[in-house]
Amino acid sequence: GSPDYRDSGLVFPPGFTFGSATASYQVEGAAAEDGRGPSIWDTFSKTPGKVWNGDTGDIACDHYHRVESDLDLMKDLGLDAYRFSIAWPRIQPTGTGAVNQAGIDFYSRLVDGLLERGIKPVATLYHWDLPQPLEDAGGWPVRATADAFADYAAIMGAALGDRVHTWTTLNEPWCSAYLGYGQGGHAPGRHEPAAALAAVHHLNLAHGRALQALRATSTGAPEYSVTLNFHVLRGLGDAAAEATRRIDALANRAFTGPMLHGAYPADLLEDTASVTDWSFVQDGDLASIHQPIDVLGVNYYSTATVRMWDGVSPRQHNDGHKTTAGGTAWPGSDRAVEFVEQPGPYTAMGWNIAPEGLEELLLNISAEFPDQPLMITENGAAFDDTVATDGSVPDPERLDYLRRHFTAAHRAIGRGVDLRGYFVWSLLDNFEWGYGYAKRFGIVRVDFDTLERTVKDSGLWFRELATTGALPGPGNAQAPTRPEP
Ligand code: GBH
Repeated sequence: GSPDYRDSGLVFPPGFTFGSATASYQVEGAAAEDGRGPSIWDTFSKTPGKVWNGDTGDIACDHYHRVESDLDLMKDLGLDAYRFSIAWPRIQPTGTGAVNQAGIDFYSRLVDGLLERGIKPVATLYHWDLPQPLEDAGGWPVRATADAFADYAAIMGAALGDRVHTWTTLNEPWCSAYLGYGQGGHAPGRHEPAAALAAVHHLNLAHGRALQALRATSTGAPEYSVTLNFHVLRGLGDAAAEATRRIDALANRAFTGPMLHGAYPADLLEDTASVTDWSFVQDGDLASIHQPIDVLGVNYYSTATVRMWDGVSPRQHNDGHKTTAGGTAWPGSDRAVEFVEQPGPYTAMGWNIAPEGLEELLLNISAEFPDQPLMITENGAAFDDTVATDGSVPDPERLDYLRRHFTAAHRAIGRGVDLRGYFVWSLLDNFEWGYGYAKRFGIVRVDFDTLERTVKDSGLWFRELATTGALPGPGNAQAPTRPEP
């Protein structure tokens, strides 16, 4: 029969990396301290109506001030690695020019604190907090932003490239381009389909140029990576295959094409011809983008179901608070694709729970890129947690979600996928973008009044997994064997 993905006892391969992840704007707070400049998320969150409840990242988890105790927490949870992002506006407050030493010092202390505790630092250069002055000059739709990003990458390579274990250029450029400039649910909140596609290209270019800059400046032996949020698609209707092909091109192959194959897919250029002529792609750009990476970061939360819009059925409207991908994320309005509600069960985000989608995704990526080691850089779930009278935080749904997705990953390894590690999103409850503090993804609860941290039951479960290398509970204790290279 089909698996329920609720195995226990399964042993992960030796050296498998168990980690957890956060992002700068979501956890740091201290938004106006030590020389940090404003980012597009400061501007967006302070624009009425953009973020639920008017929440901002001004304080967030106050991680900036609590970094020492948060490091102890990571150690206590048995993390092999910690994935964090660097706030560009802490390093270059205006996005170009002079370096703010206090910003470098903060991340340098973080990296040293991780290394002292035996935790590998996995640093992402860009998790969506673009310096506001760069947006004022045009943002990701303009080429100068990619140039600036390469300079920023060189600064970080020189500052931390002796100690960082893994460099990741971008987190989910799909979100930056389509949610930021097309659908508008993320900062900077623009609704310009052509600009969204220009942003896709300049993010790709920024990735490639940053890899070159990091390699030129890092004096240690870091690994290099990028994190993409792949869409695992189901199609509905007469033109199901057409709908999934179009979204696969826009969402997945628009990034993997140039980054890993060195070309934009022909069907993507055709599908979007009424929106843009792609003249922003200059000679040499594809060679710049097509840089080797050591590991490909994969973020996975759920599947998506799409169908060609027939012009009659109600479009799924996106209010920025219910879903992150709607029909409007597709820029070619002449042949719109709508995202369709899926069968449950759901997390508190309304996203369907589908661990089989993770196994399928890992198998598909590894079939397309057989020599590319993979890392799950995000997987996790929001649920409405409650605190028990004894102060503990029982979160059986999150624990079950994680157990089932780890089981799916284990099955993929057993079927030949070169999966090196798995980062749970997130270490802490945090600022969940357009949803503010209303949605909790942490394996550690944060009380946003007192900022106190409490390890949830899922965090205790994860500690056992990370420290033993096996899914907690009785089982067959069978480690998957990787095929010989
Ligand atoms: C990630 O983005 C981010 O990297 C992270 O910062 C964030 O906190 C975390 O996930 C949780 O949101 O609309 O039903 O089709 C995730 C981005 C993009 C997740 C699209 C789900 C589609 C679900 N996502 N997506 S649906």
